[in-house]
Amino acid sequence: MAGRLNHLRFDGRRPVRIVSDLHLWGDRPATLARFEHCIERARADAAALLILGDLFEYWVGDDDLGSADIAPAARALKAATDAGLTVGFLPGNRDFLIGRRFARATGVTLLADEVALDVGGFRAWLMHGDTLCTDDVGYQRFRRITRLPGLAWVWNHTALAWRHERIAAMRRASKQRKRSTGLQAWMDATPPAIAAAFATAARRLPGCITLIHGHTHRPAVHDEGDGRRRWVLPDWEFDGTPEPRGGGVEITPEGVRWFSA
Ligand SMILES: [Mn+2]
Repeated sequence: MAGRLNHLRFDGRRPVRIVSDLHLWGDRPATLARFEHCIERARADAAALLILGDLFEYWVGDDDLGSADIAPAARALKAATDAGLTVGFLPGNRDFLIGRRFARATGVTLLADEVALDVGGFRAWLMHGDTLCTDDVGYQRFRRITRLPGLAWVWNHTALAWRHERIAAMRRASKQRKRSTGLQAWMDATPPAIAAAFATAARRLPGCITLIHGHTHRPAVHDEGDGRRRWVLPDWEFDGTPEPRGGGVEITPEGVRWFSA
């Protein structure tokens, strides 16, 4: 994560919008359309749009920018950054391999795993949220292995077609798993991990009592004691669901509020 921004400061004259877990993919055109609309809106009236991970359902590699799963969103981001909007991307568990080539092609700023945000004096600590789900032991092991330095290099140097096959297989297995288990308690953020995140935030960003993350797909604002608040962002789904969902939060010098997609 060397060279990635871990501190963002805005003057607060315009809001900063934060989204996560869009899970964009070629078979989700309605979700993409909503995201494009969200980008347009941010371009008109926001200082920045920050994406806290899982922008894409999967990341095959930075050499896959032309694929139908990626290209439309990449084009929309490029148009927005060309027009002067700041767009930041913090890695999710599905697309943490997004790298410099994507950043160059889209004008998006790559962010670190945890980011200190200051909007006109209001402070918040940002993360994807997967590291908070410490009861998901299998995933945490998977995360440690896949984040080993060098492994990304190896993956990125295999044939693109082979990576596409691997991703398709993973996607099938994941769909199967989701059908059989649903949303489980052990997939949520745990109290010790939340406490540790607030402690880090207070140390690195004095006065910060606000934590914002996604990943769990359980949108809510939690009172964590001593005035501390934890905002959990919604995932986005507008394709083939009876209950469409999306949106995120907006930060101003006054604080945090929800916005809908
Ligand atoms: Mn996630």
